[in-house]
Amino acid sequence: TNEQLLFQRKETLTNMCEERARVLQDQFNVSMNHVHALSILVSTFHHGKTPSAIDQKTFSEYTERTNFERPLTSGVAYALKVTHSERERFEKEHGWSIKKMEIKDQTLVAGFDPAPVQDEYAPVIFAQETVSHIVSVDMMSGKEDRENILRARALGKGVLTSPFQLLKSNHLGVILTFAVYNTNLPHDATEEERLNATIGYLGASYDMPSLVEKLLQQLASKQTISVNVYDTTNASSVIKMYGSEVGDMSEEHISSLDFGDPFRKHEMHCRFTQKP
Ligand code: WA2
Repeated sequence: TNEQLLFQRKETLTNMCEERARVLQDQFNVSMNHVHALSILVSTFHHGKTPSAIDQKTFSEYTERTNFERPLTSGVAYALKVTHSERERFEKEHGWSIKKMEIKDQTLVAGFDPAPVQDEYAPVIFAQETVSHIVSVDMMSGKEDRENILRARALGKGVLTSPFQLLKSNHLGVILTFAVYNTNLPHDATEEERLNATIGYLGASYDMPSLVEKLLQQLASKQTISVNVYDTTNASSVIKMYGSEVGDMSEEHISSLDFGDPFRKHEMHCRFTQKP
């Protein structure tokens, strides 16, 4: 009967949506674990050795060769914690000044101007080739990056920004940040202990549209359903991260997504592209 057909249709939508949500979530989780491991690599071979065993060239080669381990990421980078009193010595040592992020034509760009005086900075010292434009930029001069850095070091866990337009990209993306500490902190360390032990921040950028697209292409019947991904952290201002919001509006399935940061909520909304 017609009723049975509609029931089956609904069930198909549910299964297809749940499968896509699971694949996306798993891929995200896998890459998050590798970004975490990269933060431990920097801690061990850059901060843990004198002289350091990592420079920009080593970092760029290593991250390029291990890119396959971080599906969905468009690049990784490492920024140092530099206080204002350390700034002069830091800039002399590196031979460049700490730059600020700027808004030009309503988009965030890596500026050429020195960062204005602040209590502290987070200049990028190592970057994967794909995000080499952020080397020397103070990541604390961007609102989303700054909030992520503060939350990452206070928590000692991987944290995510809400979606925003990434530097040199016309797509929406999110940043994942892990703090790097100068000691192996216990799991129950206080926020203050974490702040005092912070020496840097390892971050990865996720270009949502191109990466979700690539992922969905790998699954069959892309034409059958339309997929949208949202950041629903703030129920009154949901942000679309991916999708076109087309299809059969009469029916929708919502799958929840867990990207590993309990502070952020994400959902996948699926529809059939055509009416029955
Ligand atoms: N990485 C790449 N593109 C960006 C960006 C970013 N942040 N912010 C805006 N566009 C080094 O959390 C530390 C990377 C920030 C890490």
